[in-house]
Amino acid sequence: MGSTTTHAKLQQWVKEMADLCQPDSIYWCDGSKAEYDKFVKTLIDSGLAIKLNEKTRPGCVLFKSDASDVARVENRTYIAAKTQDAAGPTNNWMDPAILKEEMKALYKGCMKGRTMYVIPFSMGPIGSNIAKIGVELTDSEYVVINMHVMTRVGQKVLDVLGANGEYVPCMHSVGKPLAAGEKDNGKWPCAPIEKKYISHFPEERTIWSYGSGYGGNALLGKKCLALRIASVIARDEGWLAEHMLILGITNPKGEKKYVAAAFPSACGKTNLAMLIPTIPGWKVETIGDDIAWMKFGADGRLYAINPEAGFFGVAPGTSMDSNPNAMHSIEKNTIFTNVALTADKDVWWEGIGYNAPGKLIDWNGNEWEEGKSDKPAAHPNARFTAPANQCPAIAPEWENPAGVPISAILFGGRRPSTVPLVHQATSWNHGVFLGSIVGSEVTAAALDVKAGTVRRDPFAMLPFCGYHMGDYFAHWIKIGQKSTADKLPKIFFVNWFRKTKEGKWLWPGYGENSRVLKWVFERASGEGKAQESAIGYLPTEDAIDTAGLNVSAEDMKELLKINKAEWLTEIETIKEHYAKFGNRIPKELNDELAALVARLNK
Ligand code: OXD
Ligand code: MN
Repeated sequence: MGSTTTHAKLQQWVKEMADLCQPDSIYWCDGSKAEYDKFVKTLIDSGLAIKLNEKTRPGCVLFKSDASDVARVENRTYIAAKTQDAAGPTNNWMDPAILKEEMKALYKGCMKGRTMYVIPFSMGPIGSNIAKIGVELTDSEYVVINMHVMTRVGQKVLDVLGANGEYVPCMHSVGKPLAAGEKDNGKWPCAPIEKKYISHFPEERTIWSYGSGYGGNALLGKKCLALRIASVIARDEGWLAEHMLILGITNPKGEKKYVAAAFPSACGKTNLAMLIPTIPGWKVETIGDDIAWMKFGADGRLYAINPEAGFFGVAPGTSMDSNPNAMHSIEKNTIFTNVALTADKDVWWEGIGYNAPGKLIDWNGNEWEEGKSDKPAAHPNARFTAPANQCPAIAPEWENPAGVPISAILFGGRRPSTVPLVHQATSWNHGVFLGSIVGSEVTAAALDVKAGTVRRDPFAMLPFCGYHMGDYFAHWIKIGQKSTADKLPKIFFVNWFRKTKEGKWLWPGYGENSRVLKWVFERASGEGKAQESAIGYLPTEDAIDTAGLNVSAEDMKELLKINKAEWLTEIETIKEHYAKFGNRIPKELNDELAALVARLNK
């Protein structure tokens, strides 16, 4: 079948790239189920994918990637703006002309022996005024099938694009041309690490990726388009492209509100997005687990869409205890990458909630037995790619092209000390300040840094902001000036990870986080009991619903405690963090910092 277009500029670009990469053929994807099935079969027949047990995992396949190709490669990721200043201190920068020359030399002939696939895709419901169209060119069938799940692909996208619509060109190659008669022979194709490039040209709104077939390096709609390039577009057009989950929460009276939340990687974003509340009568539904695009509606409220159509989630640690809705989402039609394989062709990973059923084949393809190896069976960044509509908690309105109105925005990180379970910003600008200081504490064991050091990841966007982070803060301040406090979302900071001095978790997390969401819901409704503190509004001691919760009143007190000495130390690290951005920190944020210091010293 395939798809067709009358878009001359798109045809011209495809021809130019094909002339450069010299594929054996070109195929325009139509996004159909038949096309997906055909590529899955090709991948199984070629030995790149293993078909899983049709009875226990219908429609599922497993891939093992090359050992060099298991995660995003931040040190090979570039923001090639015209000037280094435009990319800012948190991004790798290269002169775009030099980078293009370097990459063109690699692209030259890189698709020999392969097909170039043209994937027209929509980030967001097709035709939504918040959605954007991209076209990815790739020589990887793995990328094609993943894009089918993660985005909306095919003729319907080209129809919306018409003869001269705007799209983001996304160029991708695994960087492994085949000689005449050569085959992959079941070996994951990619280039060595020093030849991998994940490049963004923000002024041209163009993406060039080379050498990796995996995840955020290769599925260019996700981190590359929906965050790095979209953050630049959002700055220019006056909206927000954020690394945030979106959920809907309904109270026992049937009133529904929507919450967006940003946490650094590995803080349980997918778990929160799919949370099952422990408090009776409350319901949480999922809109998205990773990215939110938010635009003002005519009523002055921010409306969010999830630009993705699937979940690209981390498998290890996902279990019926930590996230039953994710486990149900991956029962069928799921692409697994780098998890372990059981003897009866099912999947297994560390933290799946039960022991390995006998001998396994690990993610490297070797025999593996529980307790007999010091290496994990699944790679710690092993993934599942699953259609969002398979999630039992998916909200019926998750594809509403108008988006959902956001009432609250949460920021958070892993903070064993200092930061209370929840507090609320006193204004939009104070909320932006909270976003700008997001971070997680790292342990000496994990990294070569002093234990207790906070690694700042502002707005959880550190690896994903496509321009100068100081200007990004200023953009958030500006967004707040476009509406009024009653219409803007209320902003909160949460911390599920506070510990006692002895190192014991104070808060049970998971479904119990619904108790915090309940307070957030109430505050966003103008209710909920709060007291002013130096750092913002804190719940009063009786404000968080603890009925049936196994947390002592003493622990609850500790969870909401503000220790002045800890906060004064915190201030010093915030100053160091801000110093990296020099005079690009907006005045409003320096004012917030000064006001916080003054309140602490009062
Ligand atoms: C992701 C990430 O993969 O944030 O979503 O790293
Ligand atoms: Mn993410």
